[in-house]
Amino acid sequence: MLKTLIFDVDGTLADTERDGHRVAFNRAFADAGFEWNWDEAHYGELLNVTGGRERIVHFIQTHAPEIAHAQRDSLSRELHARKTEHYVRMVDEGAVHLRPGVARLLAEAHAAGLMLAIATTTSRANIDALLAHTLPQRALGWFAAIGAAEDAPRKKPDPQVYRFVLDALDADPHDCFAFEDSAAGLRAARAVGIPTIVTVNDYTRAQDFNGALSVLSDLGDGAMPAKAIAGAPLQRGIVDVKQLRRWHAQYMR
Ligand code: XBP
Ligand code: MG
Repeated sequence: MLKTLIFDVDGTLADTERDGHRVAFNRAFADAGFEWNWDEAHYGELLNVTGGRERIVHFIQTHAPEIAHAQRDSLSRELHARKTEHYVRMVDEGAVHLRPGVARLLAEAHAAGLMLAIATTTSRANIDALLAHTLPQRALGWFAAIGAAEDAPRKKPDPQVYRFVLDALDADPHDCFAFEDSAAGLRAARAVGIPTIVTVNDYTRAQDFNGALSVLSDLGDGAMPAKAIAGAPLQRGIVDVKQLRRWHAQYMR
């Protein structure tokens, strides 16, 4: 039986990367006196490295090899901490919005008695800021488990964060649906057997989503129906609890 919905954050709940995380990284670099600037296209490539600190380490290794090996760990930690401060401030100032249908589905699923959870590689401070700024106060308690970077140091596509959430909820993966936007996230959820619905975005739409239950433009909302791209089709242009239960009955027998 469908009992639990587990959401990725970056790219899934909200389009956080291009105008949020990317800008915050660049501000942290500028604060530290580096002339590094990650433009939109380059950032798309850097997203192949999941996790903000890991992304900085990768960039130093490939673009600033003159920085001594011994310094990379502490430098990447300092830059990442500063980046998190910038990102949280930007979210508080309203730079990031929920994707279409997200607030609707969360409220509807909670009202229908489904359990909600989060499984993400992003830092806990980023999640708290996003939820506080984009959802009503009463919604903050809806999430029965939140798995973040601090809970799962091995980043997606490693399934560690999904294992953490399943353990915290004592849930059977077949009773869950995961929502992801990227191939790395899809692989992480599938590695522990959770059927996964993908909502693509500009950075991820060309990725390989083989193994997804359904690949969609977004969750769909009132005047803005979602488009089905691959896999299980949508009945009414939106992902709602009725649609999820129908998919679960059809595909999870
Ligand atoms: C998202 C990420 C995150 C963010 C930055 O991946 O890779 O690292 O880009 O957040 P997913 P931090 O959506 O698959 O979880 O800087 O806090 O790591
Ligand atoms: Mg994501």
